[in-house]
Amino acid sequence: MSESKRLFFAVEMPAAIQRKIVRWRAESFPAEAGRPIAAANLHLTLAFLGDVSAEKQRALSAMAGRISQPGFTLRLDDAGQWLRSRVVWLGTRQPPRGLLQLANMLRAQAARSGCYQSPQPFHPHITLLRDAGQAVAIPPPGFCWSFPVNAFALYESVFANGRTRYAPLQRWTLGDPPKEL
Ligand code: 2AM
Repeated sequence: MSESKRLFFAVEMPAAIQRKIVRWRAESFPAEAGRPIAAANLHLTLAFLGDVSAEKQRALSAMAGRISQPGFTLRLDDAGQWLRSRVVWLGTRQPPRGLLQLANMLRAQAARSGCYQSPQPFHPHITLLRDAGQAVAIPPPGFCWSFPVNAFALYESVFANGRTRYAPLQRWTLGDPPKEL
């Protein structure tokens, strides 16, 4: 029997944005605020899949490959803390329709495949700090970083040598955004 993998679909962050986020985080939060996520691990989850067998992974990949929708622009201009899940996050005040559509589609496909899906609505966010159980002052992001999202990826969460690494396994391209006439 093949082993299962811990998987999720996510939007990858361009390396330049990862670097900007890490710089802003270092300037904005004291070391005791929480455990920083490594730059290369910064991502925006679209659908969490949990532990998935190889067979189910193939089915989920095939469904993801049938998604046809235009790309969109993601604008990072919001930050906050969720004390219940003990995370400090970066996000967007106005999630683009394409992002919500993509996440809803992947979450619906995952649910149909029997993957656990949180009953919580989709709250797009990039986790910056974990174990942030004490309320911290969140400086208003004095930035508005935008980047085009032309693809999404299936990630594996790999835990080795005391560290978690998110490894992209597969990537799908989104179509061109509709042209303004
Ligand atoms: P988080 O950053 O808000 O914790 C890999 O662990 C990714 O999957 C992370 O983005 C994490 O979100 C998300 N994730 C982990 N467990 C989850 C769960 N039970 N429900 C939804 N998302 C989850």
